Amino acid sequence: FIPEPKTAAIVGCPFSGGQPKAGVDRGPIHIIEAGIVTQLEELGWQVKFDGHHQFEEISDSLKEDPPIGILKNPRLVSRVTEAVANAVGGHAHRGELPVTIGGDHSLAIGTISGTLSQYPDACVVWVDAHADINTVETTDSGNIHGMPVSFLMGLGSKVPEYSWVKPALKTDSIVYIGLRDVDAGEKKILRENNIKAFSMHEVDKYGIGKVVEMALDHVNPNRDRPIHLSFDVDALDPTVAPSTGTPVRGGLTFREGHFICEAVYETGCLVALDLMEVNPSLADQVSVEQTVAVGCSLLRSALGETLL
Ligand code: 6HN
Ligand code: MN
Ligand code: MN
Ligand code: MN
Repeated sequence: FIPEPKTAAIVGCPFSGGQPKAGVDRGPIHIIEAGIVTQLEELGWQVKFDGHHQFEEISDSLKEDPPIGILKNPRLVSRVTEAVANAVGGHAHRGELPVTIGGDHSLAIGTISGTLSQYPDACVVWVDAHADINTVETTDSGNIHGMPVSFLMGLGSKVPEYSWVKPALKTDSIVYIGLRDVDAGEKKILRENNIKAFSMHEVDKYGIGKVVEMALDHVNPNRDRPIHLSFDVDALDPTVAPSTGTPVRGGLTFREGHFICEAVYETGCLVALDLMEVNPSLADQVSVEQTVAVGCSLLRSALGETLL
């Protein structure tokens, strides 16, 4: 799907409004400072990076942003993700592969909207400890990073502020890998909508190779649909990626996480990539460096780095 010379466009999104912990907005800054641009160039990509997106204009223009129901920062998240949708859609339109670096996972409202605007038939591989599919009705936290998938599918009651989001993601066009902290309301949504999910239980039972094969068979049986890979770093075990806002024990090993990225790249169908929820202000210096390094290496694996 990506024309030669293959070009990756880095969409740096220093944004934390979808959740309450400060610092996740510095994730993309650390990933860039760690040298991701050069690393991807060494893999043969032409890499476009013209600085991180600046969302100050948006936050400054919002004098106040009171909760809607219990949703926190609802207008800010809407406007930022709309800007991200336009950026990602624009890069995809120019035949570039957008690599969005978060920032919190509410950004996926934008990245996946952008992808679907150019590739309406795209499917999503969502790698996460969480399902991020709470609706306005089911969310307990009001944190929008726990809700992007329901917005993209048009589940739950509509928030007028989000009328720009097209419910373009079909329930059979997403597959989850790595789940282990799913809220009761989310379990009900997954069940009632027959949404395919491979939790850590299935990873243990079948092994990551089989799980990825089954996951791709579900959303992309002929390996001909464009793939958007949205990787929340908290899918990895906290011993592997400690610097993240909602760590959950019992996660993917270093290799399991990388295997998913390698296998998606091998399909030749990858058209967009997200790396979300790296928070360099959580945990000690060594853990931060470890998490940033693993973030970079996941991105490299998804963009073609091989072991041999
Ligand atoms: N993430 N299910 C919880 C909530 O607040 O809705 C946690 C969400 C975590 C979101 O890690 O991207
Ligand atoms: Mn850009
Ligand atoms: Mn997430
Ligand atoms: Mn998560």
